[in-house]
Amino acid sequence: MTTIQFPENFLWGAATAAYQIEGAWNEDGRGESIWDRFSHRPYMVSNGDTGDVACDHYHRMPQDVVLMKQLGLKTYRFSIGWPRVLPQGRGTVNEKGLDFYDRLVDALLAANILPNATLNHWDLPQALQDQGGWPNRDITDWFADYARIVFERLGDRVALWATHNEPHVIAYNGYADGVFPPGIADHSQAFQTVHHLLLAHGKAVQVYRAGGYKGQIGLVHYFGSYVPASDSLEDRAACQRVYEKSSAIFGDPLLLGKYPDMLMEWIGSHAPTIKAGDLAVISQPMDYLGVNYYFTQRISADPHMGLLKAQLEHVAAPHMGYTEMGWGINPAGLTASLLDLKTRYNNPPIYITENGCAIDETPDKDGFVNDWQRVVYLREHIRAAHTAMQAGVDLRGYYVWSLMDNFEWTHGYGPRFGLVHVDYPTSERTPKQSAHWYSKVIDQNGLCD
Ligand code: IFM
Repeated sequence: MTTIQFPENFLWGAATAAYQIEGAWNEDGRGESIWDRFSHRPYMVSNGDTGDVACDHYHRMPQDVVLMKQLGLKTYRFSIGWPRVLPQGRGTVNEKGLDFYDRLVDALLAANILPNATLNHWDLPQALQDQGGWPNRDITDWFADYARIVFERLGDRVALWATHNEPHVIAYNGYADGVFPPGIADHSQAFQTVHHLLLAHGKAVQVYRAGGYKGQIGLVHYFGSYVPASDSLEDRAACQRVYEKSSAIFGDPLLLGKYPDMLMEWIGSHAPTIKAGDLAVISQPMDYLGVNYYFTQRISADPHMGLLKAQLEHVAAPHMGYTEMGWGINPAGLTASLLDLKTRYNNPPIYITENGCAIDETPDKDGFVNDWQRVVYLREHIRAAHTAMQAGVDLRGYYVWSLMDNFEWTHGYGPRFGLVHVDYPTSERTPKQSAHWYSKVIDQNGLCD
């Protein structure tokens, strides 16, 4: 029997996001978000699903915290809905919205669960989109103002903060591919969005420091793993372009104070407008890097494939296969990604802020799901994270995506990522086999097999 033990204070948790679980989309003064507008339009989301009710967490929050406690979570990562706090994105504060997060934080602390709050998990107030959204530089100040309001209310009790979650999704899915709201396909706006998201992050960190709060603040990004399809110069260069556009374009400004030169040259006239002093604001010290990892991609050069002239294909490790999303399962890619971050950015403190899988699962007659594939997925990724720690990566915690099944964006409620099954018609929660297994991992602070 091998035992893999984690450090004593290692944080084990699970994550969710506001729009994906809360529901109550128009209750208690909440404003409209870009995801409300988008999902209410026909054909934008599979099956016509919306986040209107989602997991009804807004009404079931106290019971959900009890569930987290029963699972033994040490920490819970959630996001704050900007339109719930500021219905118009700025200006008048919706006290009832802030009260909800206040109650959530208190309930978590009473249950001895460390709150980890993300300010922006994609649900931008529609009113700000109507004023130009992320390509409008003014939004960097609007975001800092929103951050100030939230810090003033919750900053005394929330230990871990993230400014943004996976900013590439906002920039590229929303403004380059146009498959997420606001549905724009324009590379220049996408790269300007990247820059403004980073600048907004920097301004929010400044606000946090000025407030003298005691917690830690960072940014959560998707740091996947990218491998060239061959050793040819073309494939290696294509892989470098994908890596820089996906990872380094965020990591480098934050942690090295500059954008990756090769990529900036490649995108040419699409490069963002950057004002003097911006990079200093962006690169001021943050306390940790949040790493989301799901898959590894093999990259080959292809002159017909978009801006980067690159073809992307999922890699599955032998006998591991693919998840219901079509994502190849490759735990070694997590180790590789963590080691790359260690080398490139001088070993920053890291939390794995999301890792998990959607699998095809059917509850038995009692509503129980024996999701052994998720157990294998999580076990192998936790093992891969431990391998990285043994090689010196400063890893402080690990969050499963997700605590419960929820609204998976344009895929609607089809894919289920949860440790806890949600029966959507009744909102009933039933912990799956993986939830029971994860409780044991937390309890023994590691893996036994
Ligand atoms: O559901 C998403 C989450 O909102 C952000 N990271 C990836 C998850 C799975 O697609």
